[in-house]
Amino acid sequence: MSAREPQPLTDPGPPRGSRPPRAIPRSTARHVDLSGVWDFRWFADARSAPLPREAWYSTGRLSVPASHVMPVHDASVGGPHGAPVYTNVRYPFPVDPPYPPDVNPVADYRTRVRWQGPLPARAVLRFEGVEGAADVWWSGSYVGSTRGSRLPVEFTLDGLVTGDDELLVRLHHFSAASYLEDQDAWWLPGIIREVVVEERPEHGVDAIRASAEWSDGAGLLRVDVDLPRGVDPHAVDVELVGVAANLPLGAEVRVEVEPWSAESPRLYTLRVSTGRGPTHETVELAIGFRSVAIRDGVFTVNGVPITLRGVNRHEHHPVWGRHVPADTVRDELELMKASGINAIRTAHYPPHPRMLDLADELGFWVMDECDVETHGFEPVGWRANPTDDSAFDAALRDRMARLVERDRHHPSVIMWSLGNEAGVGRNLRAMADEARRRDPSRPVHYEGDQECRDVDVWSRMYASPEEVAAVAARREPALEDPIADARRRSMPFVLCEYAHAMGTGPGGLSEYQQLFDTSARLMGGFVWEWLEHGIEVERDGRLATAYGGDFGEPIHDGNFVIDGLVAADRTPRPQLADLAAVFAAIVLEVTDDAVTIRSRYDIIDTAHVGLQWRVETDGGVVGEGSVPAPTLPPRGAAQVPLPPEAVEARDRTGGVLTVTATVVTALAGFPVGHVLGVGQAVSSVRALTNWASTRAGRRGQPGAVQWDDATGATITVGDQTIGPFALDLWRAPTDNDLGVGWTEDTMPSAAERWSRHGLDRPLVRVLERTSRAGGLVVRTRVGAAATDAYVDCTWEWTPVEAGVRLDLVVSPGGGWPKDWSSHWARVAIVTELDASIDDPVQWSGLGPGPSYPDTGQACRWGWFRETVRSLHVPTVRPQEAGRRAGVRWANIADRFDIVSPHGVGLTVRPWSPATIAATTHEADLVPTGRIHVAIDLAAAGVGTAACGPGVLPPYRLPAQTVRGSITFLSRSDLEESP
Ligand code: IPT
Repeated sequence: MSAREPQPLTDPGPPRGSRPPRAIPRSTARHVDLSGVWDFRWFADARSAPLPREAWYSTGRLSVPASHVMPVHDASVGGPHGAPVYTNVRYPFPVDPPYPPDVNPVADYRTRVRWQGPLPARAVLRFEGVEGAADVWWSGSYVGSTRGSRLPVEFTLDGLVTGDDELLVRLHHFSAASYLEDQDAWWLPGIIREVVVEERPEHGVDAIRASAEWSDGAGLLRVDVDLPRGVDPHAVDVELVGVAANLPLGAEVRVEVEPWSAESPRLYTLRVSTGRGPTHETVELAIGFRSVAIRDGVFTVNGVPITLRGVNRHEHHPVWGRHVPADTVRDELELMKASGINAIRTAHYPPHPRMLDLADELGFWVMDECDVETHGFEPVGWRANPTDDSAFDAALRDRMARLVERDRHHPSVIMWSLGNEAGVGRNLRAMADEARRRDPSRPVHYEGDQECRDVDVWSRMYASPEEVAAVAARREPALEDPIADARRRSMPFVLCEYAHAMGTGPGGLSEYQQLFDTSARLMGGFVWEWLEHGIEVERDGRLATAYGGDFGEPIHDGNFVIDGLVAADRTPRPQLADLAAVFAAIVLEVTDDAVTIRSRYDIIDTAHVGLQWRVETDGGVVGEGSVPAPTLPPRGAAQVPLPPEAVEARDRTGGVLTVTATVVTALAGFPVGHVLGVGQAVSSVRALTNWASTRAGRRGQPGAVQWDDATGATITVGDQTIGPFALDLWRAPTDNDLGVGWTEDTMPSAAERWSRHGLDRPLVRVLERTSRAGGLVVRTRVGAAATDAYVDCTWEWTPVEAGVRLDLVVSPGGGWPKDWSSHWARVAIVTELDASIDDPVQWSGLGPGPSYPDTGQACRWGWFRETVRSLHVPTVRPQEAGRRAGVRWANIADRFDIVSPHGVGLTVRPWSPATIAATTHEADLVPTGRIHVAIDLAAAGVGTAACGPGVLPPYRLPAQTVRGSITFLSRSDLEESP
């Protein structure tokens, strides 16, 4: 029975009046989904609000489910109802547990519930998720309170349903439970998931627990049910549809089934029935048979080691807040699947249950995480951390119990996670015990437990590839306690977070994958993170994407919440394509006459995979066909010769040879034709280079070089004047450039180092100019105010047929530090011209997407055409982005061509780096009539210093001498060429 009084806000839980947790099966029981428009009102301060049942004058309306603080979706129903608040680690209220602040907004939600047909004697009211802490009244009677924002709560309505009832919910923004929900995300209160009233039939199935293991080539099924008093268990019919009927309750039986895996997600319907008719109930669960075990320090499923190519997924929607519509969830999981992602960590709380239904159906390995994070205690030295305070013990155990009971039947769930960033404390052990007691079949994860006393796998976040390599070799630094150390050393290792995908980046994905591919101890990991948490706002009549601080929050963490592989509206960022290339199920290495094919599947063979070859020139595809593909066993590899026609077509045309692995016979979750891997012959690069050099040799008038005082030279090729050019060692700092890398935390950020050395404010002095054989040599020194570090440049301009060649040498001099702290962003020559953002840019080299030295794994060699607009890579906070690499030839806006046999980087944007760096939101970048062109001879990688290691050593660009040559050709001349 529920208590009479609402639960005090100082009580973190368990929720008062709630029923024991259970899994929710599909059921024939009658129910009403209360999603829709509810009456709504909001008060900034609960102390001045009327009592929940009083004075509903001037009623507002609001959609349920949704976060009521969202700015756009409720525009038609009035507002504001508070605002989103973004903090990463810090609490937006005093760290004074268990107290919420006195100024604590409340929202009242009210709806009428009309029950059709005979009234249910027994019923439950279920909230799938209420962010905040709510008190609930049913037709005037208090039925209970909620705690645990992303967990379901059920209340008993026995004898209370009259057919026309009022449901009233008073939702408090903050309570003691808020101390447990300090995830790095917006604070987004609201009734965020469905509210359902469900009849509990007199002879129904009140709860069901199914365990479906896989052993020795068969399934092991055990079904348990809770039945209302008076229902005879012998009258209950248990059936595994299509496989076996009349199964017993409470006993394990062997069933002839196929196993479930993320690669082959075979589901069965378990049907349990107490009979037909309105007082009886039939329930169904989708189940899959698989067993998780750690064997000799290796994480296995059905006896086979698995590798996680995963992402962290938050629940966020740019309009609805914490409510993500069902279609969006399906779309995003399909996009993950298509991107080679095979694992999801439900960071940092249980997802909507339908996400797990989809994970079962589409095939993902899921780390299911409890709704627990107390990170805001870290800044206060973890004093009074709830995970070590007995006042929070019951609340934490209750959260774990609710997670396990809700999700235990999902085959996709292969691990329970206690939560994230909650320090250490005895309540975490109690949570682990709670999980194991209820479900001994799954390992327990918690990254905060570095001594691994309460967990089954060792987990780290953002460890560098170097550290991970040591772990792979079981040569990690020892723990002080030898027993704990031995235990941890025998565990599999997972990176619960790595490769922070914020802004331009992450750099260095391949280095991690290389380690995962070659070590049995490494389980793989989860990239941080799938999704940006942008919020849609209207600014000056335009839609814009908001981040922390945009709602006037007194403390906030800016755009640190914009760090995803896809935008908040699920538009892929270029990093998703790179991730897909790095995660490819089929790895292809093409040499001059053969292709090596390697399978990353852990479970299935490659019978569904076909290989195709294609040869392309600048004129398009000149030959294609298939390559006979062997069927590889899981993790198998083989080398096959390239068909003679492919080699012949390549050699005859000098074109680029590409081999592609695609799905040729249906595979769950993938359409026929879906690309599983791409490889290109190294000779392809030679092909592009030869082609570009030939182009450079075209006949025509030599170009003329004119003197330009500021920077060296302006050139005229044909009738086109280009330049002047300036040297640029800087770029508009990326989020990673602004971060302090974990591997070089003795140094300021790259952006800070650049600005100390004045890279963002170059001043030029001409040292010398000499005319030479129709050409020109200009020597300049580029320095900056307040520093004695400089670079000397030699610009040697030589007229060639059809244009002008620039040979550039850039050498550092003066006060550059000797270590890599003197790193440059790039060595580029930059210019701008009058051109529109709809002008074309064509190039041969790597494309079609962007690349930096440590990104761009999705790029292939070829010929590409975009416009300045389509080259642009939007980032919520403007920054360096959109560089194309390996460019052998390019045509810029139909004005001029460049040719560089060694390949240059090319960035064409409508704004200068300075403008980009000074702009805080993408929507504020307005198109201009100018384009800014940067051609770089060298560029630094981007790394992941926003959170994690900085730029890895091979991708750094310390001050050094850099040389290169670029030929500028007149467009008109090339057009005459055959
Ligand atoms: C880590 C958090 O677990 C995650 O929620 C997110 O904040 C991420 O960082 C950064 O975006 S915690 C941090 C101390 C590495």
